[in-house]
Amino acid sequence: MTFLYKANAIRGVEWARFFAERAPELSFRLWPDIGDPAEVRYLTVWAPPENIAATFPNLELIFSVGAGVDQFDFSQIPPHVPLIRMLEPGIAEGMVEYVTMAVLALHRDLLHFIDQQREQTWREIRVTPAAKRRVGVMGLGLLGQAVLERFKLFGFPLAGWNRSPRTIEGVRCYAGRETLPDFLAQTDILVCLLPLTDETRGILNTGLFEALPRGAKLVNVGRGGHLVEADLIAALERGLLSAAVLDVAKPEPLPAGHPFWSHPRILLTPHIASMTTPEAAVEFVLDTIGRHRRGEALPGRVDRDRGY
Ligand code: NDP
Ligand code: OXD
Repeated sequence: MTFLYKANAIRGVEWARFFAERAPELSFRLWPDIGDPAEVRYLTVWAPPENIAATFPNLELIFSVGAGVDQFDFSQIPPHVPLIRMLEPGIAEGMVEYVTMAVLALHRDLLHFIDQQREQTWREIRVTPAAKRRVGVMGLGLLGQAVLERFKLFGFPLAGWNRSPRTIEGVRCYAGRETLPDFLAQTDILVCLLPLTDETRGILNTGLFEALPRGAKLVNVGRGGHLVEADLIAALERGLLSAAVLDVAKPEPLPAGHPFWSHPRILLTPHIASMTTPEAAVEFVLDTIGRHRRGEALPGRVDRDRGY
């Protein structure tokens, strides 16, 4: 019985070590050394291989090595094989750290101070109190809620926007597309933590930027596909937005020469907001395999109709 891993190879070596310790009965293989494909029961991937169903006829579970699953073509996965997204707790911890860093950097004008230091300019920028900087999070799932929980410490007025209604103490919650303009009108720093689906693709576009208060700031930690890139550049030029922190791009890696690399109002990081930790991930997948064998419900099981 084989567990096949197809993702970052360096971290894969760590997965192999934890598997050897905790599940020696499973044969752990690192892509492309797949062995006998008929033996593969469990597959963990970032970029899915082609022809999954035909290549691995005895597959029982597929895991995404990350929290998102938009890289999958659901029609290529047999309906009886559950697709599980990664729920190891380090993902939320990393995301909370990253979004805290990004929002505080925008709140305290860090991009301007980086420019000023390069120019050897010593100039104050008036500080806006946190109580006057409204932070809004799109997507009130596991990660959006974890981020908002931490933000309560800073005193920002908080809001969240979601598909279905949510009640979160200390957070003004909006639900549904029709409430989006109201949510945006009261958001000075917007954080996108949505999954990428047909409904959310391209949601960060000119219309949305125009609905924000002039000079608002953006943090995109969802997916590159949420953002219409040309609209962001135009919004920064028009002053609709004053700065953006982007952890995700389309495609990844961002091609050489892309305008985001050198834009003075964009801080870009290479999809590192959260990084799945091998030890905790192995614990999560082994727990899920145990649940699957016992016929129990599977945390992180993707609803293919919803797309996340
Ligand atoms: P969850 O599935 O827990 O939450 C997703 C939330 O988004 C849900 O609350 C859902 O609403 C809401 N949502 C979905 N579709 C819509 C819509 N059309 N309109 C409004 N709200 C919507 O996901 P996570 O919080 O765990 O992760 C979110 C995303 O973050 C991932 O899909 C991934 O793309 C990204 N991510 C990025 C990382 C990085 O390193 N940059 C790391 C990890 C994740 P409802 O409550 O109705 O279901
Ligand atoms: C992701 C992840 O889904 O890194 O982006 O977990």
